[in-house]
Amino acid sequence: MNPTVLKKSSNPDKSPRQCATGGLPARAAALVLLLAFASPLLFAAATGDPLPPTTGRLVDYTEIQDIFDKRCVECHEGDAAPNALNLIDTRSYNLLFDEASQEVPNLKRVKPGNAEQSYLFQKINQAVPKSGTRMPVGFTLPVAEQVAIRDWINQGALPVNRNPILVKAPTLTPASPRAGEGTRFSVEASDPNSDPITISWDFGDGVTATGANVVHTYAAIGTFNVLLTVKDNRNGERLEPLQVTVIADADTDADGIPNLTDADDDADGFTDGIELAAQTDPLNAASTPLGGSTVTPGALTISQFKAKFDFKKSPNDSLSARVIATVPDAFTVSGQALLIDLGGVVRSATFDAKGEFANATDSMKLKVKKQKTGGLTADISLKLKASLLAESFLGVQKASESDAAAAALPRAVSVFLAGTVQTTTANFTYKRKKSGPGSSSLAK
Ligand SMILES: [Ca+2]
Ligand SMILES: [Ca+2]
Ligand SMILES: [Ca+2]
Ligand SMILES: [Ca+2]
Repeated sequence: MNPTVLKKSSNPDKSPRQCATGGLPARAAALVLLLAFASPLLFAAATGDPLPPTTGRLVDYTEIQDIFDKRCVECHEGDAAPNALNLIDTRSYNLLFDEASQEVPNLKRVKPGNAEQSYLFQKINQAVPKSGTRMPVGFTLPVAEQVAIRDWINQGALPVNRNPILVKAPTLTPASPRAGEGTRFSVEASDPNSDPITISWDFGDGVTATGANVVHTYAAIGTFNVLLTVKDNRNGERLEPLQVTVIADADTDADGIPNLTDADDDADGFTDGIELAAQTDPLNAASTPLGGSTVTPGALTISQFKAKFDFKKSPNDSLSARVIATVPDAFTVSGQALLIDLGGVVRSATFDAKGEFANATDSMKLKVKKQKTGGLTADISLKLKASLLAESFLGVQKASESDAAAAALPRAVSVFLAGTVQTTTANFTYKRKKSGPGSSSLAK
């Protein structure tokens, strides 16, 4: 029986294709065998057709499969494919990648990263391969296709690239930001091939950023078309458009200072921070920590203030301060409850008989002093440690130290103690160290 079959060819030469069922026809095999014995050097020195150097273009396996579909599968298809090499798209990859050749078992069909030592490449590139005839039978693969196969192997012979996917849809916090308000953009994405990914955002106002978790501040109100792009390192990408509506800031107490920068939005005497800590409504003057009574705060003295913000490593911020408030004559430290708002860093404490308070991150001391002019003052020293002080204090997000430098804005410091409220507004300056964490200190 004839060991070859004829099939209609899809190749450009339009000539019928010979599908070899094994290696070389017996006579040619015998000749090669003879040559091998006669001249082992000649046999071993087989080289392929010269090809242009790689351009560095990434070749995806879809391109390789297209070549197989066009050139190879008419013979290499099904269980009876030559050398059991079935090149249809659902089978080909696993039969090639790091798989020993049947004809030359000490060679891999595809040795990832090394086309020269891959039998597949030798078979399409060498006029006289180590076994059998050059493939495809009776047809030299165009140079561009040889280059594609070579480069694909040398690039690691990766399977078909799949585009990155979103594990969680992108979120905005707050969802409808105010102009001038930092908005956090977050997304979770991954790559089905486990390729490394990069995540980037185009905020639609001419500003871009990279990272899964970024903060952006819109300067103006309006609707912005945001484009989230997740890319892998193989030209795969996932695009996700979203729209952000930036709204105007309200001015609840109509004092001309928008809520974003107003320490006490409803002008009831209690800062927003103290109201949130006391669980009253910072946008309603009839809701206060004194049962609805509004107050006119007294003056507070800050005698020392130092904050350190670490923008580089895992957040590790600290703040120390000493403030002096006036308290009623009957004031005693034992059991005294304090709410303090240090420019947005809000803490509560209840002091023991020694005037001390401590928990895992904070320690405070409260001393009562008599004034020469009569009356008492409460001298409060605080040492705070926290993972994210900068966000609260500077009103900026951890991601943006440059914003912190710009945020040397006046901040309200307020104390709610023994039924009294005392507030001051202080200017803080931000200093950046040459290396290490940034720091902020009270301006003199
Ligand atoms: Ca991928
Ligand atoms: Ca206001
Ligand atoms: Ca208030
Ligand atoms: Ca209120």
